[in-house]
Amino acid sequence: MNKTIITCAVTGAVHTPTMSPALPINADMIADQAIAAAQAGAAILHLHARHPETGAPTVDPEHFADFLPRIKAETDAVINISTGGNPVMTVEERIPAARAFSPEMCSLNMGSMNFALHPMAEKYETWQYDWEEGYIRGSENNIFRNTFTDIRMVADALGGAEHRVKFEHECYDVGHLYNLKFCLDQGMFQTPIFLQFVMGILGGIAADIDNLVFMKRTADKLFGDGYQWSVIGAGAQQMKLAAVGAQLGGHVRVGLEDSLFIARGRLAESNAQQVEKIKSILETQGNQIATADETRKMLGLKGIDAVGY
Ligand code: KMH
Ligand code: ZN
Repeated sequence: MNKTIITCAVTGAVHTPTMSPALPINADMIADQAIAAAQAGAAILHLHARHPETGAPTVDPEHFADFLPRIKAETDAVINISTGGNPVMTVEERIPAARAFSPEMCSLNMGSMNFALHPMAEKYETWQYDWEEGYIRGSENNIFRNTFTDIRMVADALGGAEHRVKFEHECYDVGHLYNLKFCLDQGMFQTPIFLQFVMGILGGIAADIDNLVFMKRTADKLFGDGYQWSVIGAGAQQMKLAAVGAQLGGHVRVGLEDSLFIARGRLAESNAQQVEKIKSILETQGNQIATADETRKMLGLKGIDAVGY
């Protein structure tokens, strides 16, 4: 099947409430926007949670429990629970929600890196919440830790017979593809694997078309036809890389986790607005959009009846 899967990453742990009034910062906003994004054409919803009082990223299963059942009741979308959580935590701290709710998919970050957000701080003079400025500036000295031991731990905890989670393997640079190849050869994952090329994070590969082609060529060399791939162009490159990625046979990820904008200098009003825009671009260039059930077949997912929420 040649259809294009749209993932929407609804809130993430990168942006803070000051940066956009549209960023979902509590469970109701996350559920409302996730449901609207699925109605607009997103087959996969990549989800993080936010603290109900401060809008800060949280990995507490209680906060996921506040929106997962509603999303399940109102959409048939595939739920992907992040194990990236928040870049200052260990993997052990980041996976309790995935364990508790056993979703069809989870993200899995394929290498350690400088995941740096601090240049964004220069754009804001005042901040809505006390935690925001320190969180963004502090990333200058942070290592987002995903060692081989960490990767194995997540694979063992979630990928085995108990949870049968399919991973969104987040690869922020070419070396991460080689890390994944090593892990695959060790028998850690089942094919088809689902790669997410994350491009444009400071600390990882830049978001341009040359690099996208290089990532894809490297993946072809390493994984043959045993993989599906998708692309994130973080920030301003979001729509362009998605459009080109789909032309190269990839899937796409949009959402306010990855970019707050709908056009140059214009904040997006919602996640659904970004999904609508990419869907229209893709259909104009001749791509067909995969439904949630088609996505389940393409990626070999365990199915909505096997989730734990
Ligand atoms: N915010 C993305 C660049 C995760 O959730 O595992 C990275 C991400 C990490 O999606
Ligand atoms: Zn994420």
